[in-house]
Amino acid sequence: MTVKDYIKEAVKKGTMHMTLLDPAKQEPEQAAKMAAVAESMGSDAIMVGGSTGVTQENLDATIKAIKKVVKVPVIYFPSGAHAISPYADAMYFMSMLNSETIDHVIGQQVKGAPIVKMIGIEPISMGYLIVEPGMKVGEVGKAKPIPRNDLKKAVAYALATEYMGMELVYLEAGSGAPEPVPVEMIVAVKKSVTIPLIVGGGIRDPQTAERVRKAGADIVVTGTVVENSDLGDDLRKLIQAAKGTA
Ligand code: 1GP
Repeated sequence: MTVKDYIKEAVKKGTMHMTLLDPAKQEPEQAAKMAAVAESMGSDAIMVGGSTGVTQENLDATIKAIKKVVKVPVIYFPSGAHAISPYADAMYFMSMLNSETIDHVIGQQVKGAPIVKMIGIEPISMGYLIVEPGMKVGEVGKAKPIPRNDLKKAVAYALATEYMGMELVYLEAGSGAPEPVPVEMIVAVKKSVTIPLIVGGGIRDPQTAERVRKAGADIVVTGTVVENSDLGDDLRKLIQAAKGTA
């Protein structure tokens, strides 16, 4: 089964949780340990990526180490075409649609596409939408973040994502955001599109994860909280709250 089909099937049954690990933030063995624990607690996929500091070397080493210990898909979450790993099960082939530079909308994608073809990794098309505050990824991607109260703009971007044929839409507040994407925005976007909705950035506790799920996220992504956790019961509660399996 392709990873795309795995996601499509899983979101029909309920909300998914995905664990994001940044290869620049820890050694591959530590990333593998975190991935294995997250999988054992119910996380449905491991995303690997980061806004700065991702190299071909740390990316390959991290993905290889994770692949040794988990069964769930390992999905590369790229910040550009400078590193693409053949060891991942799939990658998001994504466009930051509200970047103000064409490089993040289509330039890096044109650079990366022949590499994707050559190494044979599964591309999963995704529209990536930066919501205020946007944090580092918004800065690096030169995004004009969607204002937190501008539901119409968020809906318009999400509809454009779907109408352009993309398979997934991601509302991103930015890693470490003080507040996640507003609940009202998640509700409005979910009502408007039929493609799976991913929400991430600033989700750190079970209550917030539950709110995001109930608002309509099909996939809840957490990164920082996993990296900072002791991999104990707090993490289990967060993953269960994201999935509604508590
Ligand atoms: C960032 O949405 C992800 O791309 C995860 O954000 O690190 O805040 O969980 P956090």
